[in-house]
Amino acid sequence: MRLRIRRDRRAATALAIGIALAVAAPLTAGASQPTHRPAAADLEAVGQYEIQGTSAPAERSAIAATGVSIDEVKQHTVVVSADRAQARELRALGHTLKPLPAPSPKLPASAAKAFDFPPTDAGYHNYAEITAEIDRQVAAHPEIMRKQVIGKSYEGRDIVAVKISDNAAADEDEPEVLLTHHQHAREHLTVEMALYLLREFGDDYGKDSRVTKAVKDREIWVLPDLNPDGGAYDIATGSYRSWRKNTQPNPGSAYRGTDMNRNWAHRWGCCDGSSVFPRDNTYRGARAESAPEVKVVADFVRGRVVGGEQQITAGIDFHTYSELVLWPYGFTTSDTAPGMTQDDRDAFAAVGRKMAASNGYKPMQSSDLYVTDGSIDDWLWGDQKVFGYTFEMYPTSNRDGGFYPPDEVIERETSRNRDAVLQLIESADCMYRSIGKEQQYCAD
Ligand code: 0X9
Ligand code: CA
Ligand code: CA
Ligand code: CA
Ligand code: ZN
Repeated sequence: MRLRIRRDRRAATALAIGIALAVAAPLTAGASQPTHRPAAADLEAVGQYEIQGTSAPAERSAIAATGVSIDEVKQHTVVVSADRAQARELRALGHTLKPLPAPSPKLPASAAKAFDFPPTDAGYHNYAEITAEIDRQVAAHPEIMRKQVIGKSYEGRDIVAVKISDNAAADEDEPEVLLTHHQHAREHLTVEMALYLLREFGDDYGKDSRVTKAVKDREIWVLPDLNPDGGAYDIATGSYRSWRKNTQPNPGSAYRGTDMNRNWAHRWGCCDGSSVFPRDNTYRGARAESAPEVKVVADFVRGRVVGGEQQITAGIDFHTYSELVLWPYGFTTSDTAPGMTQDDRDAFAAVGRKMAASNGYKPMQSSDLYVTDGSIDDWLWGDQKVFGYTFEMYPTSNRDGGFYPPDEVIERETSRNRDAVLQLIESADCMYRSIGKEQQYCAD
């Protein structure tokens, strides 16, 4: 029912735009394809806006349901990324939108170097540099690191998993931990988080007792770059594009890209927590796992089922920004749901809160922010029974750079998560220890 109402509203907006632009747009009630063709000028005119006077999760979910991404949540305001048509739509819904400054152009466009960060942000790694850094770390620590190309992106770039464990070449019977990075193109700091972890585990193995134990007793999978095409596209012109999705084309639409974090196969598209419109920032794709990158990673995770048992027990999916530790479900605001018992939920919250106490982020169930469907952590738990968290890294606000904090903060903001990551790795043999139920759930 909600969906129907929403479609009708979108159809009405489409009609208005259609008339304004004298574009013939067939209106088919209930059609699952978008019914409007946006003006070319709107194609890339995505900017951030602050919306005043919102507070309740339901209000935020209603805003998210217009297909914009919600980038910041404060007590009485939210910040969204919206294109011009969406900004009009939100204003028509009665919201007041204040445009926020775009990421500052750090260069004259003429000096831009294709597919690289601006010189002032040279500390960030582009795709070629990511690959080189991974290869360098693996070559320096061959006994504890193995690189595996698990598949290709839409444009044919490698999607890489680095396994960190003693006897890395063998599949030992140890709890496995999944660390995924960069589903969203503009969230470049998450790749730096992965490279920090490779460096840290490489350098501190045999020196730091916690790191040494983690490497010995666990198998840690670091997937540094789930969306290499989107990342390259975001920096391709030398000035940041605020791109979020992957870059695969959408048949019948001028708009590219699927929001990978709405494309996972648990309750995909169930709950108005994603968009059916290819133009939107939260477009869920034509079907679950229609994004090749999502399929590659989901297949990899399914491949970790050995002897009928999923070896991966816990994970973190890194995003920016807002400084949050989030746990599922995102598709419902209920604490518990089919497949999520009170004990499951309590263990999620106990470990999540402890990690948040260490990095200073705010812990909460992801739907307390806004409802999402098809997110990775819903799938990891709902489908694979993996304790999957989402971290939203630095900063908390557009003022501190939003999606593009200066490279000077990389070291501080990645090392900030060192302890939290180690905590999760240490908890991964029995997440229920956090609620004193080790006996009940983890006996032998
Ligand atoms: O909306 C998202 O995908 C994540 N926020 S972001 O600003 N990085 O886009 C948050 C996802 C939270 N929901 C779940 N984890 N289910
Ligand atoms: Ca700099
Ligand atoms: Ca091992
Ligand atoms: Ca194993
Ligand atoms: Zn994100």
